[in-house]
Amino acid sequence: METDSLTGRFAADGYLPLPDFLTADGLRVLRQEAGRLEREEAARRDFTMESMAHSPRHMTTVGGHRIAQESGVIANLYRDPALLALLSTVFDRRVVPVEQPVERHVLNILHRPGDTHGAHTDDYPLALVLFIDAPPRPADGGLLEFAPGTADLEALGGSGTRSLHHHPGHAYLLRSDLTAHRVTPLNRHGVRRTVLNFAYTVPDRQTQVTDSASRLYE
Ligand SMILES: O=C(O)CCC(=O)C(=O)O
Ligand SMILES: [Fe+2]
Repeated sequence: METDSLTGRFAADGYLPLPDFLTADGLRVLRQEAGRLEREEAARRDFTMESMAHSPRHMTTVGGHRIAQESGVIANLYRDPALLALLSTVFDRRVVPVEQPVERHVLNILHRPGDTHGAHTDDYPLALVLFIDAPPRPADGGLLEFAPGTADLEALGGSGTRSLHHHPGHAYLLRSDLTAHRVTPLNRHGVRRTVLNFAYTVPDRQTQVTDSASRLYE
């Protein structure tokens, strides 16, 4: 991979698409893990997040503390030294795992019409989002929307907002603490959007700043 140009692009946009991030085998294994976690550990969440401008949450989730206990595969991938090295190169700073177990690696499942992960920013600077399932067409909803260069949730939907569709096996990296973002509602029955969100940080920045993660994942 040409990492120099990736570093510049990520610094400029706060977003970097990583197409074909997972191999076919990798996707198969993660889909199996996600399916098992969904059956055994998942909780339904339907509420508005006061601390994030009352934006909606309609989704099914598994928190990082449960994943740490139940999926060695995901916990090991999260800490993979080659992955941490790649992220450090792209971010141009040393990237380290998040210590807080609930928010460190989470599973987010949108599976009903209207399911959405409403507007927010994250507690930690980097989100690596891995797609396990995605609606086949952009018109099905479940798009990532983000407002480049601003954490102001009001900016979402305004001019400059970017709206992106992703495929299973793809991933993206987001400067998620400084970039307002959301996932648009699913528009029809029979489509699913399942992602793993791996949160990363830099040394000396391990403090959780909002109550969002505990409300969504505990
Ligand atoms: O599902 C996505 O694309 C974004 C997930 C996200 O923003 C989060 O888990 O904080
Ligand atoms: Fe997020």
